[in-house]
Amino acid sequence: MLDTIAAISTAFGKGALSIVRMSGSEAIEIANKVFRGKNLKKVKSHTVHYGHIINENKEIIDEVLVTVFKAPKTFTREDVVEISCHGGIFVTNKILELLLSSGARLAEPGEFTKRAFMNGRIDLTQAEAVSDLIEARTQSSLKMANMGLRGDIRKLIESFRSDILTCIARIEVNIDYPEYEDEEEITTGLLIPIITKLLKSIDEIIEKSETSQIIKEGIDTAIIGKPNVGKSSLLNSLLRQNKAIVTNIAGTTRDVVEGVVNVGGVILNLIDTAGIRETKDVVERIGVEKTKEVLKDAQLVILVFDYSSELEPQDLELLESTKDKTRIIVINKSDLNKKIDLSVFDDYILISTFNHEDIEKVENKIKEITNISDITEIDSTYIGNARHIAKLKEAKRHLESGLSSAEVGEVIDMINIDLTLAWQALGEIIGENNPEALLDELFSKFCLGK
Ligand SMILES: Nc1nc2c(ncn2[C@@H]2O[C@H](COP(=O)(O)OP(=O)(O)OP(=O)(O)O)[C@@H](O)[C@H]2O)c(=O)[nH]1
Ligand SMILES: [Mg+2]
Repeated sequence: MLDTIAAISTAFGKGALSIVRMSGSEAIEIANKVFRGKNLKKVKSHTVHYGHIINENKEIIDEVLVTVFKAPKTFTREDVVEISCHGGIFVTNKILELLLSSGARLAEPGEFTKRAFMNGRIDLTQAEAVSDLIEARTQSSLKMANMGLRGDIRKLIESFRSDILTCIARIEVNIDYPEYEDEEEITTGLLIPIITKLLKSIDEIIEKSETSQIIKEGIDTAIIGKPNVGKSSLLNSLLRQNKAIVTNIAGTTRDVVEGVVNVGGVILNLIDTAGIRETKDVVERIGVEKTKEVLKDAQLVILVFDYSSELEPQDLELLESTKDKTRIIVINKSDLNKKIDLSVFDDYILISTFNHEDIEKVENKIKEITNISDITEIDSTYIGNARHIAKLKEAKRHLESGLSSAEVGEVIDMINIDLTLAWQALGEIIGENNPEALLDELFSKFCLGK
């Protein structure tokens, strides 16, 4: 049997209330040892009790509410006790200490959720959705996490698996019971349209996964340009916060400065960089090298030029070196006199970072270019978890291999192997992957009466 775990479940720090949570077969017993009020061993499940937490010397530590949840209808499917106490750091820690000295063990990060998974209360996708929910930074990523939590992804994957399993089952019947005539004999010809249809659905999901990941992780966006063009000013305006230092001295930003901003539901991980130029200054030179690294990894580049000065060779170099990147060209300092030759640019936005409306122009351009205007339309086929996507791609590869075997008229056993591998890869998404499960499911589907 698993031991009883305890942890502070609320954010660490000062707050009005904190919750200390315990899970395990001893949870109620341990809580009872430190609680003065009702006998918690005699209370009903899902009830709340007022009382005090007392220490070894019977001194009162805090006035609390204790909620008792008895297995199995709990988050972990074990007995769970939650102690709501006053939110001071000292008090909360003291209560946790008391629980630990009374027989509980400090929980590892995520261990409550892990137990919920181990005890079959939730599947892997739901467990992962718990952390996605906590990490969610926009309405859409919250929606995605909630769909995962509700089990929508599991249902989707299960329906794929069930379709594949039906194929496998029919093949197995053909091979093992050739005399069984109720079942139409499955041929490679019959398999081709079935696998093709499956592949089409998986493809659609993989295609959407790129958008899903953007929704979840955000877009790594680098602000690049010559020194003094206003990169840090643009960062600050987008963040609506003076995060980066701005001065009229070229070469102000030496290191990368980062900030996160939500532009119409799209998270941008903004990176302000040192202006690119040849320099003898050691620190600045390292900064410029870093900028080049950032530029390589960026998913979106905001190139900034100065309206009030003439283009220089390094401006043109930047234009050339980013031409294959997804980029937005911003010409800044439109409030000053024009010196720049705009004929070099195909598409640009003219702004002054001093002007709020101009910042909105930049934001609109970002929305347009990232093309995620319809993120309210998210459904459960948006899968943003990198592990899930990798497994979907693996399943896709096996199905493709099965399809090409079927097309060249390979023996049906060979196709069966590919189908089984695809079924297994999908199983790993929901944390179910053992060959016995395949047999169990197979026989529950087909009652051969033998
Ligand atoms: N007139 C005018 N000045 C601006 C504008 N935006 C920024 N500046 C000024 O330009 C100077 C440089 O701005 P920064 O944001 O530090 O420029 P940077 O590109 O980050 O410069 P480095 O960090 O040195 O590469 C500062 O004095 C800003 O106040 C603008 O739209 N109009
Ligand atoms: Mg700067």
